[in-house]
Amino acid sequence: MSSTGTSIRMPTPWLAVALAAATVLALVAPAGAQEPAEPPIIPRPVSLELLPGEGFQLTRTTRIVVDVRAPDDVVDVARHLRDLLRPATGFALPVTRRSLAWEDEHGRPDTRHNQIVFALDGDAGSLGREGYTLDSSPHEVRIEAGTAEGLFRGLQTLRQLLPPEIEAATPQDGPWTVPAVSIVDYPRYEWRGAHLDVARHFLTVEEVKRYIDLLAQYKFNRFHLHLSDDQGWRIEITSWPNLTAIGGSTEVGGGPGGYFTQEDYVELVEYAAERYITVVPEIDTPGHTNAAEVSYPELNSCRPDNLPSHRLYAGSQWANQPFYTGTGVGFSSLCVHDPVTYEFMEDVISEIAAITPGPYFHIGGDEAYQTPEADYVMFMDRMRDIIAANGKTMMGWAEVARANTLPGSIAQHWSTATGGQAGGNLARTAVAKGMKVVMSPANRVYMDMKYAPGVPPNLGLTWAGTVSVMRSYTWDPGAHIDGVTDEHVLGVEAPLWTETIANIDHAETMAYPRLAGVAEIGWTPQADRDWEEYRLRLAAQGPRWDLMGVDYYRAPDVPWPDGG
Ligand code: TNX
Repeated sequence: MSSTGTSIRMPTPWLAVALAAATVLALVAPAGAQEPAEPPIIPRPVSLELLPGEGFQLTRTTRIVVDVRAPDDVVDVARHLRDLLRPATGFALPVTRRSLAWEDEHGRPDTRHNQIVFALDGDAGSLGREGYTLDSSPHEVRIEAGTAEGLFRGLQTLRQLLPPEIEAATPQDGPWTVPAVSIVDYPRYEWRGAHLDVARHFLTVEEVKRYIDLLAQYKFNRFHLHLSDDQGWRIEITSWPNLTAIGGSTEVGGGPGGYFTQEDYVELVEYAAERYITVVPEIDTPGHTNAAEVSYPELNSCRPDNLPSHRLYAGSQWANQPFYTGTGVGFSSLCVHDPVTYEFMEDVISEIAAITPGPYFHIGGDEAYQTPEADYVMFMDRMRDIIAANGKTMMGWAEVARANTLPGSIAQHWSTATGGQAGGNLARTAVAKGMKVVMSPANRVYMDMKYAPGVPPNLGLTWAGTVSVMRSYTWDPGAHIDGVTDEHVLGVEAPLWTETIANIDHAETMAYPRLAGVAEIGWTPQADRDWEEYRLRLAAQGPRWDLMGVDYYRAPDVPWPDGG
């Protein structure tokens, strides 16, 4: 490795130093607008040194180089970069195997130029599984890491070092300049997640893939899929086919709904895995279960006439409706004293676990207001055992900490409480039980909260207040709840609930630009995060999103290059 782990930052605006590379100007705002003091990468790297002199030029003859003995996953990372860079550049960018070790020893200046190198380096292991170094000079860009995963994270940095036009789907003029830099980078947290509710409104495989693509760009590594709720059941369970045939047939507002076959789900899991993102499936229990209840009357033995919860408790207008398509919460429950409930849950958990390579299973557990305390604990203790028997780590919303959970299982804090407020008690209980905590405070990172009163007009909720871009960025997961520090915090996750969100365009408007900030919260050291500096880097993402067709919200607290 050619870099050390010391953090060096340029004290002066980097453009002053790098004017030689005129195209570098394209990385930032046009003249007159405020410019970031460094290449506008999100999440901000741990250490970035801007080197004097010219950068690297990507040209028609650039090659992407891996070692002759590079394992398949490294070759895949190289091909991923090639496929990302081809549309806008129109260059072939062949992936080429060479003996990097031999070249390191003997030097081959004639061939060692105009190349992007992906190299595994044992020493880089000290940067952790996702750490990497990136060094660029006129003759090459070299990304090194201890794992292919680290190389993939480094690839995303290289992508952002190129001009925004690199994101175009059709050939652009270039030139394609990478400034001369030396970067050493690794994440603060091991869990940097995004959640998507496909139950309230269904999103298609293609829409979900697009959401995953955007996550990969910002180095997210967990994707939490909320697969069941009162309004819809979205994952095929072969032993209980009505779950999708009936429970999957509608959604909030009465639209057609939809569901993932197991094949679709596997496709999504693989798509995410190719981007080093682990899918976390959620089946929400023992509340939020109305779609299961309408699918199978035998799950309703604890209610009059075996009726699903919505017909009894969701309000009189639902008493004769076949489905629940409203947005209220907290009225449904599984019948926790009926053995069939456990047959059902064993089948559901084992079928999903079998097609989920990641180690986690999210059992929900939130807002189970119809389930008395003792019943809740009894039910969750059984879920704990079923999930463990299927080889998975249990995760749940913070309420699961009420049960006798296993150390090492995961509680997701979603309350709006801060400091010593009572709303943090469940997170503190989780810590006392040896659980890890994922931070998703609703008044900071719920992507379904409106940005401001009435904004955007037809999307979003306000029960946790409104969440501006600044508000979603300016908090510290390790100092948010008294007694829950970085020792216990696994990371951060941004949920996107879809009561008001019917398609991927709506999802993008609510998630961007805020989700980029959540990525940075999860990756960048707290001491290196500053809103005034961040908003300039964030503004520089605008032209990229424009070219990618991302329907981001042009928040007024961000100085977008074209004035917003
Ligand atoms: C609360 S947060 C819920 C969801 C809703 C969301 C809307 C949580 C664990 N439960 O059921 O969709 O608020 O913002």
